[in-house]
Amino acid sequence: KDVITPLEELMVEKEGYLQKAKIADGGKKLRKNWSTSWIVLSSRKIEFYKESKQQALSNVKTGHKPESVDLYGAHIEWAKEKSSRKNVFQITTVSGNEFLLQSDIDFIILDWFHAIKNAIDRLPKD
Ligand code: I3S
Repeated sequence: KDVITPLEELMVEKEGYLQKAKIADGGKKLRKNWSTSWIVLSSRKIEFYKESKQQALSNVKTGHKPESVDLYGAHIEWAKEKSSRKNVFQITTVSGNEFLLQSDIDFIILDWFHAIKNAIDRLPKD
């Protein structure tokens, strides 16, 4: 396995808007509530911003933190049965957090699915 250097760790691999719903926190089911999220993928984590990219950048100064998802040991799978919406996949973290991500645009969701899957697969499986 390749070692991820501190510099690579900071590099953004992909960013953009998707529909997001968090459906479990620490294994506890949550009521599904879809909202638009600005999503930033780097080698070890995904960050979800509630706001626009501009807002997210200005929040860096105020110390307002996005929700961060640790990709170590995480699982990603298509989740057709979890929603009436098309193009939904689920990310499940080791800590028992579950997120649904969705876009109506096929190539956008496919690109995201593969980018996140590649990031997870590149991480060491302890
Ligand atoms: O899996 P569910 O419970 O049918 O998910 C729907 C609910 O989250 C619903 O919110 P309320 O419980 O406040 O009605 C949302 O408005 C729907 O979008 C959810 O279903 P979809 O199929 O869109 O994931």
